Amino acid sequence: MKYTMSDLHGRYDKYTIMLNKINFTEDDELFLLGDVCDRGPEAAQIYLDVMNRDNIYCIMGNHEKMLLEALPHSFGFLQKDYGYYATLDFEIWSACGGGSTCGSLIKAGTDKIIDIYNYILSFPFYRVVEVEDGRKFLLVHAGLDNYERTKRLGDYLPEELVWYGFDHNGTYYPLLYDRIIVGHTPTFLLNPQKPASIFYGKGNVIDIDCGAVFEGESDGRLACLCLDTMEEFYV
Ligand SMILES: [Mn+2]
Repeated sequence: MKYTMSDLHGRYDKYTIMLNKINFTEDDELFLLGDVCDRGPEAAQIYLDVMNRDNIYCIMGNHEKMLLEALPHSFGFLQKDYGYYATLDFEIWSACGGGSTCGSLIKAGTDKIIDIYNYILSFPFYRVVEVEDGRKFLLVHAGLDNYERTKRLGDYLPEELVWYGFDHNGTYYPLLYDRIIVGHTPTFLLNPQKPASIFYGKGNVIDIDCGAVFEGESDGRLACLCLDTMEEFYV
């Protein structure tokens, strides 16, 4: 079976509970739609777990993009020993929850920091996944801003895929993909339903970010969608 989750935001606890809940095995595949890091406490632990498996794949989110741009501020050896220069003020990343990611990286240790950094550098900005019955899914973190019917996926700017919003009730590339699956926008912002649930737009968009890191008033939770059966799981 092929599964998707999004916006884990350091919630290693919910991630492991979910893997058990769906009985995830080596025969399955899992696609994480970005924003594994920031806000929650254990981002490094999730990346290390994913790196140790060959059937879990990550897509770039805006928080991974910020991490890549800001982390050389926090860990000078990234610049000194590896030539990675910071291009984003640490304060900007910190305001978006980067501090907790730094904490989890320090716990993981220096050798792991460079491994994780290089691993995140390899994340693609989108993926196309096909299931056995032939349905095709386009997986992307935030959406397809400045969408044009004839625009190639490779021609979108990174910002158009990981940051900016788009119409969740729109229809995108209907001849190519059955569904566009996104995270990034917690579904409680699109639909006031509680607890937060997977959002099905009027077109072909599905938003699976149910706000795993936003508990309390928003009643957020981690969602997992099985692409073969469209079954929903929540933690
Ligand atoms: Mn995001």
